[in-house]
Amino acid sequence: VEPVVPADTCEPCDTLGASLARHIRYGLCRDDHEPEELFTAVGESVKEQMLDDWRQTRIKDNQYQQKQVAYLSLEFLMGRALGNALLSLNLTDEAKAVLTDYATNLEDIEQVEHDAGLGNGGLGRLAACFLDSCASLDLSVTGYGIRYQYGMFMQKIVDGYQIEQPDRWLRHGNPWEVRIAHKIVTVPFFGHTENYVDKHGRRHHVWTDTQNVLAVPYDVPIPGFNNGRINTLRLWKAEANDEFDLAEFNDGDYAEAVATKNLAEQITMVLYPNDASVNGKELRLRQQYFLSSASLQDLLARYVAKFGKDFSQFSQHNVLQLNDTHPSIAVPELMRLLLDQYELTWDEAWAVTSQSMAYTNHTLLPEALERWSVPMMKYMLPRIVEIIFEINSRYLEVVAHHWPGNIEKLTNMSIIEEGPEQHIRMAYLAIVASFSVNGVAGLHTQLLKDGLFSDFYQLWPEKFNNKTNGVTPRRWLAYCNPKLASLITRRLGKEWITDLSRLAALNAFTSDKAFVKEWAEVKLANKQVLSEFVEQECGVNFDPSMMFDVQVKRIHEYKRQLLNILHVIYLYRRILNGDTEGMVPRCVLIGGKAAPGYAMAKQIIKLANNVAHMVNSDPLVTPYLRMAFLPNYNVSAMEKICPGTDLSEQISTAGKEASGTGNMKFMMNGALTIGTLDGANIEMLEEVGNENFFLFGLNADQVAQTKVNYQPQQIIAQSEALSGVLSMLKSGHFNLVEPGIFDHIIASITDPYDQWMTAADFESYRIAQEKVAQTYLDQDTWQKISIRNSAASGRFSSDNTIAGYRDDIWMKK
Ligand code: DL6
Repeated sequence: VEPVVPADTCEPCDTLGASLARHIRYGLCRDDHEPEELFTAVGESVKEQMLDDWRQTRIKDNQYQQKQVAYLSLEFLMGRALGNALLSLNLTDEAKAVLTDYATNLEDIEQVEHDAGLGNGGLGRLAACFLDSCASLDLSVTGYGIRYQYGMFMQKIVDGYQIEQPDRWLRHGNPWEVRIAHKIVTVPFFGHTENYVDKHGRRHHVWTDTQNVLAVPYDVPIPGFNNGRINTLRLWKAEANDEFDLAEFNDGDYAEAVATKNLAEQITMVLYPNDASVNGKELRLRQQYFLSSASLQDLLARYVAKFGKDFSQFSQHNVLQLNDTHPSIAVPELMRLLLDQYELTWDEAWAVTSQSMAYTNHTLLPEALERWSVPMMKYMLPRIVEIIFEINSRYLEVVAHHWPGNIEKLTNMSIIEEGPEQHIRMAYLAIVASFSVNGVAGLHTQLLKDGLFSDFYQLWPEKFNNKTNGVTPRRWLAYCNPKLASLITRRLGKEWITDLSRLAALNAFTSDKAFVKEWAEVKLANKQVLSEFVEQECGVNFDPSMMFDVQVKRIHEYKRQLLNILHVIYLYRRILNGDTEGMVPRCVLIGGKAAPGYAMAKQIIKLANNVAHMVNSDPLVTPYLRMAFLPNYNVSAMEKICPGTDLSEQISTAGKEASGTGNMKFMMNGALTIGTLDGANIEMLEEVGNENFFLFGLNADQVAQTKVNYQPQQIIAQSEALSGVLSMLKSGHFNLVEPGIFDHIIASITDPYDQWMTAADFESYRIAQEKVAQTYLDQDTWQKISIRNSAASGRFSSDNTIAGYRDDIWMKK
C-alpha cells in the first residue's frame, strides 16, 4: 500500500549530525541523559539514514521482479547493530566526528548497546550472517523470526557454577525496530474442527472455537554493504486479541479477563535456551506455529495484493527457507491457508507448498531431532494435525510404490512415529514437503545421505545438496578487526570486503618481512585488547607475550571442552613436576553457556573454573600457564576474542559438529586451528593445507568403528599422560572442599559407552598440542601460517554460501 501523501514531497532526511541533534533535543525529552539514552538517539538517527533506502527497497520488492525469499527461523542471533550499520552505510567516520560534539566517542556508545541475543549459538548466528550477505548480494530476502522479550539468558559464574539470569534486552527500548501495526495478523489456537459438504459436493473444513492471538510485526532494517539495499527482519510479538476471554469479561470478571491476556503474550516471552536438544514443551510448539502462521499469512497477503488469488505463480515468486525443523510446521500451515482460506484443491495446494519449501538441517544429534506428541498437537492445533495425517497417507503411497510390500520402510519413513503415544517427526515432514534438503558442511551432508536420511536420499536423491556454512566478513573481519582490515586494505585494496576470495593474494606477502612484521604487530595489539577484556571479565591476567589458546562456543560434551581441560591439567602437572623444557607459555580461555537443564555441561563449566583457579593461584605455574573461564560468552564478546586469538580449538568428536562457524571467524582473523576432521574443519584444512593446520584424532569412520569395542581403560593405562591427569582429578586436587563433584565427569571418560571418545583422542591431541608449541616458538613461521590461514578463508564468507543458496536452491527452475 503506497502512502496517501507521497513521501518524496517532504524534506529529505537530515545529515547524521543534524538528525542526532534533533533526536537528542526532541526525542529524549530531557536535558540530562544516561549513556543508554544517548545510544538510543544515535541508533534512531542511524536508522533514519536508512529509511529512504528501506522504502525504495520495499517498493522495488513489491514489484516481484526478483524472487522473494522468506528465511524462517526461530533464532536470529544479531548481536549489536550500531557498528555494523555504520560500516554498511559508510558512516563510521561521520559518526565518530559527530560524537565528538557530545563529549563521548563511538566506541563508548557502541559498548552501551545491548546484544540482541535472539538465538542460542551457531544456528541463530548463521541466520544473522545470512541476512547480512543476502542484503549485500542485493537479494530480496526477508528474515521472519520472533521478538522474544527475553533473549538468551545472561550467564553469571558464582563459585565456579553457572547461574542463569534473564536477559531484559529491551529494557531501554530498541531504536532499530519499527512496530508495523497495520500488518498485524491473527493466529488461531485450540478449538476443534468441523467439516461439511457444500451443494457442489465439495468438502469444507472449518477450524472453529479457536483462541486467537495477535501477531504484531516489528521490522528491523538489514542494510546491505554500501549498496542501497535495506532488507527487513520481521520479528513477531504476540499480543492478546481484544476479544480474548470475552466470556469472562462479560461475566463481569474484568480483572481476570485482562489478566489472561498474559497467556497470549507468553508466546513470545522467552527464547528456549537449548541448542542441541529439544524439551517438547507446549509453549515451544506454540512459538513455532505462531511464527510460521504469522509469516505465511504475511507472505500470502503480499502475494495476493500483487497477483490476486491465482497461486499457480506462487512458487515462481516465492521460496521459504526453513532454518532447521523449528519452523517446519509452516508446511501444514501453508496447506491449511491455501485449502481453507483460499479454497485451493489439495493437489493445487500441495503443488504450491512442495515447490516453495526448502529445508536446512543443522544437526545429526538424535536428541535435537524434533518430534511432537500427536495428542498435544491435536489439542493445540487440531486442523494442522488433520493435514499432517493427510500429507502422510498420500506420501506413504509414494513410499509403497517405490518399495512394494516393504512394511518396514513404511514404518521407518512414516511422518508419524508409532508407540504408546504417537509423535510427528518434524524432519520427515520437512523433507517430504521440500524441493531442497541441505546439510551445512560436506561431511555433514554426506552423513545425512548415508545415515539419518538415507531412505529419503534413496527415494529423492535430487532433493539433497550441500551448502557449507560461512560467516560475514563485514562483521567478522572489517568491523571487529579494524587494524587487520586496514593492513589488508593497504595491500590489496578494499574489494575483499565483498569478495573474500581476494584474501588469497595475501599468500604473496608471506616472504615480505615488513608485512609479516606488521601482521604480527596487529595480532599483538589485538591480544592486548583481549587481555584487558579477560582481566575485566574474569579478573585473570593474560600476558600478550604468551600464546592465546581459545575455545569459545556452547558447552556440550560433543564439543569436548573436557578434552581441552584435561590438556590444561596435563600441562599443569608437567609444570608442577618441573618438566617445563620446551613449554610455550600459554593462556587458555574457555567460554560458553550450558543449557540450563544440561547437568554434565554445567559440571564441565565448574571443572574449568576450578582448574583455572588452581592454575592461576600458583606463582610457579603462571609463568607457563594461565586459564580463564569467560562468563556470558556472546556475539559482542567474540568480536573482541577472535582478533586476539593465536590458537583456535575446534576439537569436537568427528561426525558430531555439523559445521561450526566460530572455526571460520578465527581462521579469517589469522588464528591457527587445532582440530579434528569434523564439520567444516575438513574444508578449512583442504583450503589451507595440512602443514598449516594442527590435525588430530579419529575421523568419523574411525569413531564409528572404535565404538564397537571401545575400551577407554586400556587406552588410559597405555598413556602415562592421561593416567596422570586422571589420577590428579580423582585425587580431588581441584575440588578439595567439594568432594565427589567431578565423579560423573571422571566416570564418563572411563565409560566404554562414552560416545564422545575423549580418552581415544587424548594422546593424539596432546601430540598435536606439542606441535603447536614447537611451531609457536618459531614466530616467523607462526606468523606466516597465520597469514596463510587468513588468505585461505575466502571460501568461508557467507556471501559465498548465500550465492550457493541463490543459484542452486532459490533461483532453481
Ligand atoms: O549451521 C549452523 C550451526 C553449525 O555450524 C553447528 O555445527 C551446529 O551445531 C548448529 N546446530 C544447532 C542445532 N540446532 N538445531 N537443531 O545449533 O548449527
